[in-house]
Amino acid sequence: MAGSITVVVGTQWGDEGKGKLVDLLSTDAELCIRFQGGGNAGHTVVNKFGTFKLHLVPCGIFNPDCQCIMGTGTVIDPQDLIDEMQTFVEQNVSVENLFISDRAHVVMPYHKLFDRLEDEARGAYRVGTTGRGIGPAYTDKYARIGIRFHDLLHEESLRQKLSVILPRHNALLTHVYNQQALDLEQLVAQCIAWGRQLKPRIVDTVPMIRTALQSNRKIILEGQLSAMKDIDWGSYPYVTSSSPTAAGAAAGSGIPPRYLTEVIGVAKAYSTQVGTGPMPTELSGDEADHLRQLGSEYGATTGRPRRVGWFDAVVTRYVAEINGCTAISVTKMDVLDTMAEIPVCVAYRYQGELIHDLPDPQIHELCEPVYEVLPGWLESTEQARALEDLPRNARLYLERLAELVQVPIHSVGVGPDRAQTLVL
Ligand code: 2SA
Ligand code: GDP
Ligand code: MG
Repeated sequence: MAGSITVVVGTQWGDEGKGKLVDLLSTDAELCIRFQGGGNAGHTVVNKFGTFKLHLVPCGIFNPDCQCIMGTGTVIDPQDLIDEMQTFVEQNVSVENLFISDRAHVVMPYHKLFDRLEDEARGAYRVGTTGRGIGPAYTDKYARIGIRFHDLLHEESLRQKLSVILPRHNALLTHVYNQQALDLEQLVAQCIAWGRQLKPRIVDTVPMIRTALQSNRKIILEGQLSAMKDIDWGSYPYVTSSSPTAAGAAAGSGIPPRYLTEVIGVAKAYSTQVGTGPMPTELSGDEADHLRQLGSEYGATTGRPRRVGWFDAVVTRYVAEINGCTAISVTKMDVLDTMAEIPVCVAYRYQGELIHDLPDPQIHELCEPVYEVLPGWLESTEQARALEDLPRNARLYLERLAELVQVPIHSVGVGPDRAQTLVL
């Protein structure tokens, strides 16, 4: 009964260019659903409407015929969403088709406070979170004391819930973190105001998804970050608090797993990471600065400089396997245009032994990369619009990545614009 349902996931540590691919794939989609995470994400889209950094809104929003859903698995700060919607209106992009699952969780003001305070308190184990309240919001969700979007529409029951939840959070805020307590009535008033503003968009997504499945049309499920930041499969504890994998896509969107038809893993032609965690191919000094500058590698949400390094085939092969990727989309090939030689990590060395599978993060931290050095192409690829337009060494580089990751290539990015994607 279902048409094509494509999951887009990251295959490194996030920021591979998922937003750009979701924008492109959504041009003829019926539905685009964000299935996890929240305002920590920064998905950059460059198309005929301008340049956008989407934090909450799904990247299908540029297609007026595509309905966009903030899925049940997401956590959303309502004020940030309202502000983000306004930026679209200002750039003449309609947000009429934007919906929020009534089961999605609300990032409350105390979650943002806790995010900062708790990450600082972790000392040497600091995760380097974005401070957007993600971890504390999911903590409350799983502790079964979360506030859902449905709650924003029901003042009395919301007040009852918060009158139980808030004293517990206030005790932590005042006694452990020496902060001011939050006021119950102010919080209720704020929540009800958000509810009033967002009411037409807060929906039960089950009938919407049923209709889309029955229509036999294209559905895109948009993931953020990557399995390397997944709560189960990532470099724990240096992870986010949700499941950015294809398995998480089913749970967080409400699409039954047996209907997923394609899983495209997005892989940057080199590596980047923000936040703490092992990264064996990480560069330092001038070499790092040079690659960071070439790729404009700064956080799309926080502006933090991203850590940069060479492509790590051990990581991407592992992530592709965990997700069951049917293909990979290799992005930012153009960033390597001026490199005479390009090292690719094909395995690790740990205590004299060669390792091909991803080890535990504590061992991963101590792994040395084993490089194969591939020749660069020393030519601009930005104007290429088909695989045949790419220089021979660029094609050989792509072939080698596909061989190492053991997944065929779906598309290749040669620039940030929607038009700069070569679909194979
Ligand atoms: P959090 O805030 O609790 O999810 O942080 C936990 C870890 O997840 C990492 N993380 C990210 N990694 C890459 N990109 C992200 N989005 C922004 C971007 C990041 C930015 O698109 O550039 O602007 O800094 C993102 N969000 C979370 C985070 O670094 C922690 O390692
Ligand atoms: P996401 O979180 O996976 O959506 O990725 P981000 O938007 O955080 O980071 C990717 C960055 O690379 C953005 O600035 C994109 O505009 C840019 N980008 C995406 N694909 C390409 C590409 O093929 N070439 C170049 N030069 N930039 C790209
Ligand atoms: Mg990003």
